[in-house]
Amino acid sequence: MLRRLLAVALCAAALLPAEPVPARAEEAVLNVYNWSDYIDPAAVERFQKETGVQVRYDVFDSLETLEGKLSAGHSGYDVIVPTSEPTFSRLVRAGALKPLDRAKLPNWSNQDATLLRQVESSDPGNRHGAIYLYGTVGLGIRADKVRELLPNAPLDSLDLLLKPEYAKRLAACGIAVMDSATDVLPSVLHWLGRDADSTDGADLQAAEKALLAIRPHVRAIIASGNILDALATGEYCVAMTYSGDVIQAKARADEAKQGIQLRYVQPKEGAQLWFDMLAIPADAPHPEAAHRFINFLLQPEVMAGITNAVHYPNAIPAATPLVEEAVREDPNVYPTPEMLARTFTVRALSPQAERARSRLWNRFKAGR
Ligand code: N2P
Repeated sequence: MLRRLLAVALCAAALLPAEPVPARAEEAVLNVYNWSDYIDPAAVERFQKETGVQVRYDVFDSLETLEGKLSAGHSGYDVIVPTSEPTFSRLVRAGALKPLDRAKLPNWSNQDATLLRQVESSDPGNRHGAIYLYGTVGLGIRADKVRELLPNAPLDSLDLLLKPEYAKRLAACGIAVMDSATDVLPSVLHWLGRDADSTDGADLQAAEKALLAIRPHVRAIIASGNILDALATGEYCVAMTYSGDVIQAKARADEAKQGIQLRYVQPKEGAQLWFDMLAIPADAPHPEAAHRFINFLLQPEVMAGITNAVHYPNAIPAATPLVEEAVREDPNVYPTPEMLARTFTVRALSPQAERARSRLWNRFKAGR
């Protein structure tokens, strides 16, 4: 926790502009609400230097937290980073986002047209969001430890977490699951061979049964940001979380040279693929600065720096050659076409269905 606070403080200090260039009064500040461990601090610094806009940067680490903050209204944020489904599409439909002014986004066309078409199902005409980064949901594992405890188990499957006989063997070594019904339940349903978007009572019951069966063996159900930190120090042998978070943890562990061997597993039975969007709340106090920031991020060299820092792929093809070779060629960062073919995407559900899922999730957390 202390390390986290320190990191946030250092980050905040680094974000203060050295020599602010004068800006128009209404543009002097920008309030950004992004996922934790999800930007290159140098990018924010450069934006501040180039524009004179002072960035106030807050972080969240689950969609539930983001939605909670936004549903209260008047969040005060200018740029937010909701996942295309379910959060961004819900915000679009609720009229909670400002349509982007493309005239203020000359770098818009740097985005991959195919990926833009893919997220259009969440936002007809791509009117409210640019693609920031994308990734999958899977497992971070300490392959050597898992091998030791389960010599014959497949290392590339959600079985490691969801088969009670495996989870039981791995329990002593530590199992964690990110605390997000929204981002965990679809994978559980998919693993069960059911529709990841199912709202059917029998399907949800099956998912609950599967989760309760492993519950005694799960040490922690915690925010994704905490999982990243703990994976890096070897606290868990198996953790369900976002792809790039595992790869960031691996980079930290490799650097620390304590013999912690981390690996990201994109589950062979199919992984949830998601896209995070850059969007402007309808009541954003600084929409002008928000457009400048989004346009700034859509530059190939800026995006390449972000991908290098956080190990998630971006949607700017011209950025790819600028990304470090080791990152660019890691199929867990930039999935191969075969890996992409083994992914699935989710859709937003009715508020009633979301409530049923969150009740299920609370029972899983409580273990009953
Ligand atoms: C960053 C996690 C972002 C991915 N730490 C979730 N969409």
